[in-house]
Amino acid sequence: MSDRLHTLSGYLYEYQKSIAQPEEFWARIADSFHWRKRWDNVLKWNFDGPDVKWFVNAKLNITENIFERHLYTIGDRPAIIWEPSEPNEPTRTITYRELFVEVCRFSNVLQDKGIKKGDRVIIYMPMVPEAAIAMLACARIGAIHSVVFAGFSSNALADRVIDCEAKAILTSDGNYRGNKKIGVKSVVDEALEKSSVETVIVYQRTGQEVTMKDGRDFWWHEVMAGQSEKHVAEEMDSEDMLFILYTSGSTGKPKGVVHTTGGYMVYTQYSFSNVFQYSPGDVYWCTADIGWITGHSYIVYGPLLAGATTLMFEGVPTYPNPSRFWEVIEKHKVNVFYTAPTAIRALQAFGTDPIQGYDLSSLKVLGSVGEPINEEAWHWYHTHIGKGRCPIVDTWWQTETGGILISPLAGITPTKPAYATLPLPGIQLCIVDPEGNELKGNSVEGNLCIKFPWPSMIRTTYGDHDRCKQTYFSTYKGMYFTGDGVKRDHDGYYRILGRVDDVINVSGHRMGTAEVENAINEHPKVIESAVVAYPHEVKGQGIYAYVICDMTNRTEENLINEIKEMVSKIIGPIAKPDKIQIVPGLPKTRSGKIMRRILRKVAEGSLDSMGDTSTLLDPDVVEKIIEGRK
Ligand code: 6R9
Repeated sequence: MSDRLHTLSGYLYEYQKSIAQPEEFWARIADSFHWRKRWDNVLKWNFDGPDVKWFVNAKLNITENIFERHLYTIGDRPAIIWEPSEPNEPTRTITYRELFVEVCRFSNVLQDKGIKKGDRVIIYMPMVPEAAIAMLACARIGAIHSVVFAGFSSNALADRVIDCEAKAILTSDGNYRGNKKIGVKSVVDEALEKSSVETVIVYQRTGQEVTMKDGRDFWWHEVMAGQSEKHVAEEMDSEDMLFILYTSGSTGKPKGVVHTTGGYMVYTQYSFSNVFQYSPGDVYWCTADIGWITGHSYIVYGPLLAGATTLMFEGVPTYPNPSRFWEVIEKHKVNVFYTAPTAIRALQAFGTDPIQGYDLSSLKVLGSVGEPINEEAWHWYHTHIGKGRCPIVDTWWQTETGGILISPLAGITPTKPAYATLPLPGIQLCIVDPEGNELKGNSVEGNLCIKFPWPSMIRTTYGDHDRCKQTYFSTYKGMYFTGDGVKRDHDGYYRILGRVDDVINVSGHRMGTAEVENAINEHPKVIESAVVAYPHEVKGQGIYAYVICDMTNRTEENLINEIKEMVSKIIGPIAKPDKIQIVPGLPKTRSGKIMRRILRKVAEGSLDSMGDTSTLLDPDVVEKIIEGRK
């Protein structure tokens, strides 16, 4: 790719240019894409609305930039290599040409079912290539996809279906988790009890029994049979919505982060090529699920736009044993491996024996994403997986940012353990104190903001623009607020310190404390609850819930189990509290605010640094909470 940087001085030069003349900079990057009509202006923006438009009035289709743009040169190159959960099951390799055919056929299926440009389609599928085909077919016909992680509960799915008024759901019969078959379609059936979804298309993965509703539910293989392999892509405006992805914030209800077409396309390819220094022919493997933004930007869109070979893995790191990742790397000669600190820590716990005997010499670049990587995990990854020769790119970004904003460029930026290092070209970071004053210079610590738009940034929260404004653009005037704390060290390197709001990061999955509290409060015996994070060896953060309950006719043990089940059912197993403590009261200020600071201290066991508790309504309650600590 012509837009790839090769040296540190090249990066520094481009960075300066991208700040001095952002429009010229991005116009040059965007030039290598296929636009049916070029833009009138590169950028129009204000952060008060917020109202951000990139490549104004340009027309394109993102899938034309994956397929038609590349087909004559790389049609026979593998686009997707799929590795199943079960090591004995055959892998699938799908070339760009073959993927194009499948996407065209499925685009025709969707249009046959009456799905049109602008309609919302939920994708609730396991990690199979058809999930990517489903996303790309939506993009090709101009439908807006919203992928929901297949581990989410029927309630969580129903909330999303209702919020975006989905017209169709694309799903599967079941999913493999280890050696178990998990129902997927059955969850959809439950979620759809009260909805107006007209069409459900079911991909057969496990062959398990499912119920199909006449006139609404169709088998993927049946509707695909006999479909034409030709499809003309819908013309999209640069600012037409590409997808909605729900994510947790500090309030109860997940919000639908909206990404649009042109800017997202340009930025995901650019960041992918540069951060990972991808060379044609390399096998690239990102272990995320497509239900997360990492799967969207760096399994599907970024790599496929760049003409890369992207490996999709259906399984988990520890099935059938903790050598599974290393076996897959050896088998497919993976060159770039991108995973999460939680997976690294989980595997680190098994020691180095599971790595012995696997040939990891194909690896060139290692990546990390989702949460701060602790130094110990960084060194383990670097020494035992990268054998000391592979640079680690610690990539910081968010659902809302659409793509990686702070990261080393592999092999170019000198790394430092636990540091995301430097911003990508075009990214204007700003550290502010709680009053919103910019902290200039090095050796400073504060809240991380961004003061200038970048192409793949959030445009709105679906159906509620004011929420987008309130959440991201109101805390500090004229800036996008990330919700993360950060330090800039004496070298100007950035280290992310974690969330400063009420968002918990469990194994790289975001959860709002309010969201978990709402689920706990659904239990009829619960009077009030407060949820905080505490340090967890493998997950990074664990969930600690303090709950006030009506204990009549109940034992503590069965109540705790019931509450855990409740949360699992309402949100999904990943939100299940690790610890639940039944308490007689919660520490509150005189104005009724829960003092989470104190609850956090108790949860992490820092009992001697409780700070000032004199403003509490009832200081004694803290003693009782400490006594009953889990
Ligand atoms: C891509 C993704 C976003 C939050 C983000 C931050 C944390 C992500 C990180 C990191 C430290 C990194 N985070 N990458 N913290 N170092 N390299 O994870 O998106 O699910 O929206 O989470 O994750 O706290 O604000 P998302």
